[in-house]
Amino acid sequence: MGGSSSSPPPPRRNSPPPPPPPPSPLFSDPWRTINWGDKQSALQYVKDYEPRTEGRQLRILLHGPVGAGKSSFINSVESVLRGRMCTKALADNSSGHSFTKEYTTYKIKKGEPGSFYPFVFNDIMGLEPNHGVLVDDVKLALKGHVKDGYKFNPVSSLSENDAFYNNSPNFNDKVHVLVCVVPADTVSQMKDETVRKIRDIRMEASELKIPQVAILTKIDEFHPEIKDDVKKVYMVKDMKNKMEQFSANVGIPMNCIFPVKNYESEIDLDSDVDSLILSSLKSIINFGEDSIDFDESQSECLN
Ligand SMILES: Nc1nc2c(ncn2[C@@H]2O[C@H](COP(=O)(O)OP(=O)(O)OP(=O)(O)O)[C@@H](O)[C@H]2O)c(=O)[nH]1
Ligand SMILES: [Mg+2]
Repeated sequence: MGGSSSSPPPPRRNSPPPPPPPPSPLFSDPWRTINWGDKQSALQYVKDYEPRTEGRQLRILLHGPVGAGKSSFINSVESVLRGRMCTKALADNSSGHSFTKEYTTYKIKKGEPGSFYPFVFNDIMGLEPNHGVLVDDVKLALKGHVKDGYKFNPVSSLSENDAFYNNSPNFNDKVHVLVCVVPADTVSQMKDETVRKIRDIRMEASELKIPQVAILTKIDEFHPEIKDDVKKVYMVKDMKNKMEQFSANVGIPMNCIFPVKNYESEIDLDSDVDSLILSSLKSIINFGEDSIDFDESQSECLN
């Protein structure tokens, strides 16, 4: 039958054992839970959110390296909340220097004309080692001293006699949550100077009792498993390592760090991408509410 020519050769007596299979890049179970099938309840939570005190507005300030995805995150949040792609905060990655130059407040429309969500986002110029937004300007923004439209000057910070300096910021002008935006794939290569600036801004925010959150963006570019399926984000071992490394570098605790995929080239929304964005937004809102409570308890003590 000619069978002997096709049978495998007998094993050589001293051949080494086959190498063990490579370890899986994934945990067997996700280490953080996201209700992937139910973005609706997270969306409803955000839609129902009202600050406990009437007339208060939550101000969320984004900062981070140039090209990190700050403007894209604002667009992504607005897209999720409005149910269609929005690109109000112009995003770009071609110049090498920060594309965003001005201090801009973004409100998000809600339902009826003239109605807005009770939280706003402030977009600023990116941080760079020897250029970009000055740490002192970010500190002024935290306290509410920077007026909308201020064009950041990378060589000198806003002075008290400038028309864009707000001498008497009110509760709503001050920042309630500071969000540090960093691309997941650049965490290990962040320049020491940029890390130092992020830590410096964070220290000021801590002194002002402003809670801090970090968003790790571009998770799709960080790992092929996540690019294929964003639902694997909390299963990819390297992603957790990256978050831990970032936490150690800048001092933000793990439970305040959120991996996010921003909308960048898509024309339609994706419910899993939405779920991750909403998960981070929900925490930002909750931390912000605590910050408003703290402000109020302070002012009660002073009166
Ligand atoms: N693949 C991918 N690309 C992203 C993501 N977020 C942002 N981008 C892209 O990254 C580039 C920079 O994004 P921006 O939102 O302009 O970044 P920025 O932090 O506002 O940058 P500056 O204003 O220049 O400081 C753009 O080309 C975005 O489309 C993401 O999650 N995934
Ligand atoms: Mg920008």
